[in-house]
Amino acid sequence: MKIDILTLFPEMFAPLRESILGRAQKQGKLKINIVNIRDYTLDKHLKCDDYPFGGGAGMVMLPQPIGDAIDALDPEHKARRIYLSPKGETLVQQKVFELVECEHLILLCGHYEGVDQRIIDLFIDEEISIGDYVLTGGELPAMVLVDCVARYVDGVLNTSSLVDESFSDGLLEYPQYTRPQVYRGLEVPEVLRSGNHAAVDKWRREQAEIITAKKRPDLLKR
Ligand code: 4GT
Repeated sequence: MKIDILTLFPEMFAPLRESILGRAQKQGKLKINIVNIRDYTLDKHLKCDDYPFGGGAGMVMLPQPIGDAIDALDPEHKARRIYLSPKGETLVQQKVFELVECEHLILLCGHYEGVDQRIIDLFIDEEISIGDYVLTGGELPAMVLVDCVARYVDGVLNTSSLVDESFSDGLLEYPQYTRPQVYRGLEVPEVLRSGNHAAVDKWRREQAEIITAKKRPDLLKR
């Protein structure tokens, strides 16, 4: 999978080079291309934003550099083009499964008051929000989206870690324990050390149901 990320702040994306996503890129399983929108401006002062028509606070990102960047990256409109925005549909696991099927994603990150509406009207397939709160830019939401989609790209994760995780069966995940057997007086549940795999599976399923009913009863109703 190839993901182009368009931003005025390319240095914000350093975290994507770490850990599991960093390894996936080195192994060639995932290509993340951070694109500086400023590289596409035709303005002699490299200006990429301006005052809003109609007045009001803040700056709006100019359409020219963004439109030219998208034309250069995806001339035949084969990519899924996403604008991260609080106005978008809220990201849920179902959408993640849909996006992982795409060969090429383009993620546009707004900053300040966002992008000129004509960019959304002319170039964007879909707006996605990561939740009902406001941020200074779309960069963190883009990283959230990349992280949760990349986990399902073939070879990025050990597939067994995807089987039992939260939401995979509509439930929150069961509790995990590692060594030591007793930590500050709290013991690891006996069944997990019994070696009885059927009993372990049954206990984990029950715990997942108990935790989901207690913390997220709304998930059981869906
Ligand atoms: C929140 C979200 C988002 C922002 C979200 C355009 C300029 C939007 C600033 C940007 N805030 N983007 N994607 N909840 N702020 O997903």
